[in-house]
Amino acid sequence: MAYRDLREFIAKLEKAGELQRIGAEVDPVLEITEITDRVTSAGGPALLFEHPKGSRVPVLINMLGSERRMNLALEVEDVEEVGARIRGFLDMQSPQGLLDKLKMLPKLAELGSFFPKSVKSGPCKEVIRRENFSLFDFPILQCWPQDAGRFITWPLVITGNPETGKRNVGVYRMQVYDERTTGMHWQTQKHGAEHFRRARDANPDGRIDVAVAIGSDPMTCLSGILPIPPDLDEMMFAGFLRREPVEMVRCETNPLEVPANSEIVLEGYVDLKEMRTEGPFGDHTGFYSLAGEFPVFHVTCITQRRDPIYLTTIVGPPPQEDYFMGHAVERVFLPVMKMQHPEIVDVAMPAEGVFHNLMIVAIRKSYPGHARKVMHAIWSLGQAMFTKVVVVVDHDVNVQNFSEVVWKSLCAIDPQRDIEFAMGPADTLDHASRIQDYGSKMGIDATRKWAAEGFVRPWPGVIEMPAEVKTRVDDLWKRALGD
Ligand SMILES: Cc1cc2nc3c(=O)[nH]c(=O)nc-3n(C[C@H](O)[C@H](O)[C@H](O)COP(=O)(O)O)c2cc1C
Ligand SMILES: [Mn+2]
Repeated sequence: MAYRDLREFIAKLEKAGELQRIGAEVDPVLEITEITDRVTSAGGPALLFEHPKGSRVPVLINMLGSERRMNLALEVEDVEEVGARIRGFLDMQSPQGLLDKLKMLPKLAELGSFFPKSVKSGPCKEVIRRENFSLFDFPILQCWPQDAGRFITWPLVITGNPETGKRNVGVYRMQVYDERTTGMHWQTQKHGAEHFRRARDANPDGRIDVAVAIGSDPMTCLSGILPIPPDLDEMMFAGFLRREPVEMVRCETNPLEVPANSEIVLEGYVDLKEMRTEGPFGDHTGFYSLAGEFPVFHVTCITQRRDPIYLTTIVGPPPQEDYFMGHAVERVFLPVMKMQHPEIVDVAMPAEGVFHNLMIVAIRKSYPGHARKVMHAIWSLGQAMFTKVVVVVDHDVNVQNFSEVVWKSLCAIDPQRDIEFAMGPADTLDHASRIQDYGSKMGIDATRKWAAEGFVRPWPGVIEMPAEVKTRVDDLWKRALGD
């Protein structure tokens, strides 16, 4: 059974010993970050701050900041089970015989049962405030000292494609400017930004409706960060992950729908002409992302539960909670990557690479130049386009073992020959790229080089003792110790 809402998951965490309540008054300005940072680094639990300074609303943080909590949220023993479920659906495509076609039917029906469901009302409508509301009623964090202010860090930002009407949900941070206004930090390559541009092309003087849901069942919350193709509804994916449709309810002041189980909903619009300075913000690179010009969100109405819980997260020097989220996403989507590029054996993104800086890919190399083909494939694959450094290794390198990767990759390269540079889109957060959003990437071909690639010297094998010698010595050893 899927978690009904955020509070049902909190109850589960508490039962599993994965939640710490904090009764003392703690300031959402810097103090909550400092405590959370310490707890996350120590592999500690989710935290419920019951008395944040200046607000009556409790703060939940570090909800998914460990593998165990991620598995509890996914309701699996191991995240690979979710990947296997996805593979099951992908394997259905173009079935061969009649029998295979018939086998597909239940799965298709199952898929259909994950579509979001419109409902008339829900807990997020317990209180509706069209006037006299203020964002400062909520314990919104200022995370780091040089942040430009308080930021909502885990909002599900919902927009509709102005041309197709299709929904998008993305997690884009929102800097609070005043009681009713925030920034809207959808980076230029993200789907919310594309909706904004299309609306502006149609009517530069207009507005685009936006709804923001904060705090829902854990899969719905996670779905906002999924790097899925445009026009594929994140709420459908949430339904797939939780194995139950997400119930959606219509906003009061615009036609968008929001998860009915949300703790807090901000309804409003973005004016297509208005831009404002956003940031700096202590980001998940571990550095401050610079101030930039972004659209502005105007809140027209707040709907919420009677006793809402404010869900948030912090980013900063890795690893933080977002590492666990991103890692789960990587494992869930690996089968999709493998389906498009079957030579891929495994991938890894070490926490220190902050996702977009480093991806290590193991491939079964089959033809000359194969490693380079894979680099370019990665750069063409959705948000993997941002990957600044791609290291391609042979299938017998364990990419999850970073010391093995460093050892074998560095031994395998002649840098001038094996490094390739390419230009392309850069992550907005990359402060080293020559201009914002555009820069270079590096691919490292750390596979064994072949004669067919012009490498005519012999390639040595890795040093290994034969198994029979090992057994013999195991025996000798035992006897030596026994004497
Ligand atoms: C905690 C957290 C904060 C994020 N903040 C932003 C942000 O401010 N702007 C942004 O474009 N992406 C941000 N992201 C990444 C997006 O949520 C992610 O790229 C998502 O796929 C975007 O949705 P879209 O593909 O529908 O555009 C954040 C992710 C996390 C986990
Ligand atoms: Mn999307």
